[in-house]
Amino acid sequence: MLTSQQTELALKALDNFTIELPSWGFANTGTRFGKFIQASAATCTAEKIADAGAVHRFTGCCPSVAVHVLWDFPNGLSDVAGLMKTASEHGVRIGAINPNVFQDQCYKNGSLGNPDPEVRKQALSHILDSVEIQRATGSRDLSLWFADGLSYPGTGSIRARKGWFTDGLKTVHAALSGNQRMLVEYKPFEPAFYATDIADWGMAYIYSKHAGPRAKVLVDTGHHYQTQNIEQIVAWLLAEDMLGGFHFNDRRYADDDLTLGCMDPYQVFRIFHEICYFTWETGKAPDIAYMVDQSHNLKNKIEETIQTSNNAQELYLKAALVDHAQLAQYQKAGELVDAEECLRTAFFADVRPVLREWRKSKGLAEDPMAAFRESGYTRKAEQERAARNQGAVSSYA
Ligand code: PSV
Ligand code: MN
Repeated sequence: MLTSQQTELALKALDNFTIELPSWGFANTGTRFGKFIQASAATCTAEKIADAGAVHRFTGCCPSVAVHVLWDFPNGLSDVAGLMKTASEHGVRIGAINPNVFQDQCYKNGSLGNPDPEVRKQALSHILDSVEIQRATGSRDLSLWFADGLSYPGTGSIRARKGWFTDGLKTVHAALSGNQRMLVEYKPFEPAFYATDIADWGMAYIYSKHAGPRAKVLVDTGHHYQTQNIEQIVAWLLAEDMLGGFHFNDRRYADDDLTLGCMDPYQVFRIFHEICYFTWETGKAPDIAYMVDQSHNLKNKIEETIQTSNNAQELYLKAALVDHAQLAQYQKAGELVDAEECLRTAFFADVRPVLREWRKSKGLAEDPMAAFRESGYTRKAEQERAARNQGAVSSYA
């Protein structure tokens, strides 16, 4: 049972914790080996936004949708007004803008790191167009992920590519204004298997520092080597005021894009703990964009998203409930067992009652998953979208 002081703290923590959903999490996407079609999946951007809106209606904590420029704005700026209207009709807003410089044929040898100056120019121009979209949607964050890298030793100049990236990212930074930020995401491998141009947080940090103060690092929880200590990276980035956001997902082997917390909830808790501990210690709430980036290929997409936001809220709450003053004391005194148990006590606390209380106070159903299932949303979506999704199977086969 939580004390009344803990309950108050928990309710406040939940009020300040929102999670952005990815538009691409609602369409039929798959692995490299197969795509398992769901009849209820979104078949266009408006439906993706409608599905994100449904998640927000039931959870009350997912008010924005990240979009991918090529997939959601095929006509660029002229799509903006329509999508913003759709978003507001579904009770959400457009969130981070993700340029796409990895899909076109010209990007085989990279985008900003391509040895061909014409391709670098094309990539830069797409990113700058994305900044215009960001401006038009009023989105704060431009979220940058690059598939660039080398797959075979000796096939490119690692230092030259670093230089091209530095210049490109500086130019992107110069185009930003107002409250706009750029988030630089890293990933150790895939699709490049020898030397990825932004392979780890150190590289993302250095590029961001060269680019300018609006550039921050984005931590995708799946983008690390086995056993890497992600919360330590988070603590360092916080200390350097360089943590811009997260892409949430879980992994067991590589970038598996599984449901957040399904494999290692303790790690997610430890990441949140570093953030809550930092906030307690400094009295400053860091400006972090919490976003989901998962592949929903097996579970019902909306249900998996509700499950994800619920996992995130529970784990965040546990971290918020750590007795920071007590922990600091144990750490100072070198009381190792007590310090560790202080963390574990918070991790094992049952926060579900207070989460239900928060939902009730917001006029939400106490169990969003049950409420979503009862709403008949999936059945209706199946009826409306099945034929269009069937088309997706035959064109894939
Ligand atoms: C790449 O693996 C990534 O994590 C990037 O964030 C992309 O934007 C996203 O997945 C979707 O492809
Ligand atoms: Mn990502």
